[in-house]
Amino acid sequence: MEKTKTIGGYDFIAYTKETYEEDIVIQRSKEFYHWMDQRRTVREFSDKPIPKEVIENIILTASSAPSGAHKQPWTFCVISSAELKKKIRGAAEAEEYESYNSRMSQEWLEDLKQFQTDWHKPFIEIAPYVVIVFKKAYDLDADGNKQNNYYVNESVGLATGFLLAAIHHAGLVALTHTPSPMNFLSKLLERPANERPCFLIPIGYPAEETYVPKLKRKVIDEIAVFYD
Ligand code: IYR
Repeated sequence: MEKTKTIGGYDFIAYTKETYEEDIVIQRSKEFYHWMDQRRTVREFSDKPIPKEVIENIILTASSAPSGAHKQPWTFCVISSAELKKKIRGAAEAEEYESYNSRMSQEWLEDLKQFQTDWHKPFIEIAPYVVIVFKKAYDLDADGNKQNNYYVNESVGLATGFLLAAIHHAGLVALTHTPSPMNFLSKLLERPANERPCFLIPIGYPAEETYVPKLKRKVIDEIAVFYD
């Protein structure tokens, strides 16, 4: 039986979490770091299918992220239709063509050289699933009244981080793609006015021979300041 308590008129449940001895905490933190450090953004996908259940599980994982006032202000649109993927690719490439050829600054293009990206986005059609993450600027109740959401960008960023970790854990790969501007996705997917697209994420197995840029990650002193 779940242990419950009423606080201020609201139901709370006892939170029981397994804890470990300090050496195990150290070991687990290290192992998780090394395992997460293996995650890489991949741009070359296999067309090998993935069970829909896997996509459902990674989306449920994403939706377990913390969010402002627990509003879960997100919608994950899951695209597997070849026809729709083709339309999305066409529209994304049209925007990206403009970006690469006139909208992005020289400095930006220079910063991207190490990734060897360009306006071609074949992965949108090749990956078995494309998940598009929408943020909900506000919600609508049953009567159509606006309901506030809070810290929407932060919440959707957290959920998308969880999504990427779940994809990595399943042994799959993803690309966090941000075609810009991305409002064409609202039209193509017929999303309501309270939803705005944030990320386009192809998900699948990596292509048989896949290369990723030889990156270095920042060391601890470059990313953390300790106030002991
Ligand atoms: N949206 C473009 C360009 C791009 C921008 C950044 I910042 C990247 O880290 C990678 C790519 C594209 O997806 O190609």
